[in-house]
Amino acid sequence: MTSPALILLHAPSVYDFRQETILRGPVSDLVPSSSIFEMYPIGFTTLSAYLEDRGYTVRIVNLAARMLADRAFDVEAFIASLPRPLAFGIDLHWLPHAHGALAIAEIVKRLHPDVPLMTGGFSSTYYHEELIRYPQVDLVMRGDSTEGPVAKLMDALNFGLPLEDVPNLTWKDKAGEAHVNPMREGPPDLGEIEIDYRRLMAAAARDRDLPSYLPFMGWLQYPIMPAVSCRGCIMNCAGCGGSAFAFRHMHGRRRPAFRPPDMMANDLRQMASVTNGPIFVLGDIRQAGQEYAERFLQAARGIDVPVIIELFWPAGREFLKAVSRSLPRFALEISLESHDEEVRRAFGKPYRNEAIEESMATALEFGAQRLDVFFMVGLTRQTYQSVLDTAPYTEYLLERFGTDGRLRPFVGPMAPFVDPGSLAFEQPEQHGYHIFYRTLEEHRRALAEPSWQFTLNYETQWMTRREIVQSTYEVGQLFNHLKVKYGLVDAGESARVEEALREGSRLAGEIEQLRAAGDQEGIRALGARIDSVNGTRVLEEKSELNLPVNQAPFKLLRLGGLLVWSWLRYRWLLLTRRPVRPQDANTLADTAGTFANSDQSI
Ligand code: B12
Ligand code: SF4
Repeated sequence: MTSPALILLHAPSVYDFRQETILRGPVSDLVPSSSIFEMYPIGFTTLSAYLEDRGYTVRIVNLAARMLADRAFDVEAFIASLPRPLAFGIDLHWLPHAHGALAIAEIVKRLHPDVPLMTGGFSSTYYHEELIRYPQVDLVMRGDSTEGPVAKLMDALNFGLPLEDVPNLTWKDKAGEAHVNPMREGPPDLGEIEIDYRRLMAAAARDRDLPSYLPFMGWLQYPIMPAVSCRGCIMNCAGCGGSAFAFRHMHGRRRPAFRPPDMMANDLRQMASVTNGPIFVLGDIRQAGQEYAERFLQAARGIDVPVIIELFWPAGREFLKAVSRSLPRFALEISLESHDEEVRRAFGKPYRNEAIEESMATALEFGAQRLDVFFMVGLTRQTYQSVLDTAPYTEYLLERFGTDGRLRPFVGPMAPFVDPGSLAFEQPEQHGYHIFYRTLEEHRRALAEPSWQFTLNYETQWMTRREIVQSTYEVGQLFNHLKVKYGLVDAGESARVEEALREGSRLAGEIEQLRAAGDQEGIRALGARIDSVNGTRVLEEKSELNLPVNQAPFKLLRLGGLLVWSWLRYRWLLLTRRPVRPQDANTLADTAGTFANSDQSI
């Protein structure tokens, strides 16, 4: 095993969730991870490939997944046993990691006091000035595209160059004073990065540590892989911290950066070469225009695994026909948000039901394997009754399209947070929101609240937090009934979900009262009941999100060949690639203190 230059750690949402009594609620029902949010950012993949091509070995450790898989997993002993790298990196990308990421950072700093500790990701970018004041954080890397800046940082740490010259970096000097380096605009397209999960598989073999590389629990059984079409978005959904508005203000990005269509098709082929699992193309491929979509579909022709395509707005017949020709096993994801056109418009999606239903009908006609339709709770103009009215509309959709089970409806709350940087967070009154927590520290504490009702950082003019929570459970019941009626879940499963929803709703009410009375003991006494519902989805088991794969998850022969090839490539890189000291390093090194060559202590 080689000593890594950078160790990237992914923390659980709350540390240590195994000891805490928290009704976490259905906050992660619409994504593959559990409510611990054990999935690490795709950026870990692109960062490690970029750095390794420049001679810096990177190791990834998904601590959250390790803790979930093994309740006895000793985090401190594991961190203590890690070799000394040039730096540790922790993603504080999603704000729901505010508690866990800072706790893990504290442990790392305590056990490896002289190794610089960096955080990065969207939430780190938004909160960089607050974050750098925590004693355990030395460096905050800002921006949506940090491959280049992190490589510069590694050079600075390796050769003793000044940190002033590392773009996007917020850092502390030895006197503890914070510095905010200028931000470099992210690249205009995604042609320079590599999205090749086979390299992660090879790294897992190299580090002999497969469990630490797993993206989420259950991935080996259902190896879904995301393909990245862009960084940024052209849409402006009110609660989204990845909207055009948020990207402009947080990352200084004026337009999305798109993955060149041929490269993206190649990414898909590489993924399909080793797994039979589905590929999820992130971002509507029509965002960059019709020509882009056509070029991608042309280049991706014949990929034989299920490919999930997102629709941000209704699609025409020609487009759907082209998708079906190119990707015979395609599936669609559509986030309608609400059945009510006014609510949907206020969220930022101004299209009519009729238009999207037309797209659904056409997609099914052209052989879509699945049509996943998502609704959300906690939106502008959405009342309690409007949440419940999602169910009859869903029944109408199931009546119209659902006889063969390809249409799958899902509902979940906008939770736990309205994203910082989103329109709703930045201009709450205009969108009818009241925001309870604004700072990072407030969010960190909110995550340790005993019920997700009090973790929610918002209420709306139309619903209190209690109503958001209770309407979520109630609409969950209605969806559960529909699913059993239309044969999407079996009766046994449905009964189990029904009971869990009832119990979740009761517990939320009981915790609210105990919390108001300051009765911590009373809350702790609910521990066993809370544990019994924490693992249950509002509507179904996680597996209901899964597309039918009907084959072994991996193409084992090719995977074996790949691992051998990757190992040889890795040895070759080690022999041939060495980090190169930048040309102007001598001059630069004289001008300031550095981690490596000075007595600067952090
Ligand atoms: C794809 C996506 C997902 C995928 C995740 C894929 C993945 N593994 O990364 C899925 C669907 C699973 C998902 C889930 C969630 N998501 Co999401 N997601 C997105 C989306 C649409 C695109 C993200 C993207 O393109 N990333 C690519 C680039 C930008 O990021 P990246 O390559 O991963 O990372 C780069 C930088 O961010 C940075 N970086 C990131 N981490 C680190 C760490 C270090 C140390 C360093 C140096 C740098 C660094 O450098 C990387 C390389 O350049 C955005 C919306 C948008 N338009 O951006 C929302 C978004 C990121 N998600 C968001 C949220 C809230 C979530 C959930 C919490 C939702 C929920 N309640 O379930 C979960 C969390 C899941 C988990 N961790 O377990 C919010 C985050 C807001 C915030 N500040 O918290 C966003 C902005 C919008 C939204 N509401 O959906 N998501
Ligand atoms: S929620 Fe809206 S703004 Fe955010 S990534 Fe999706 S389409 Fe774009």
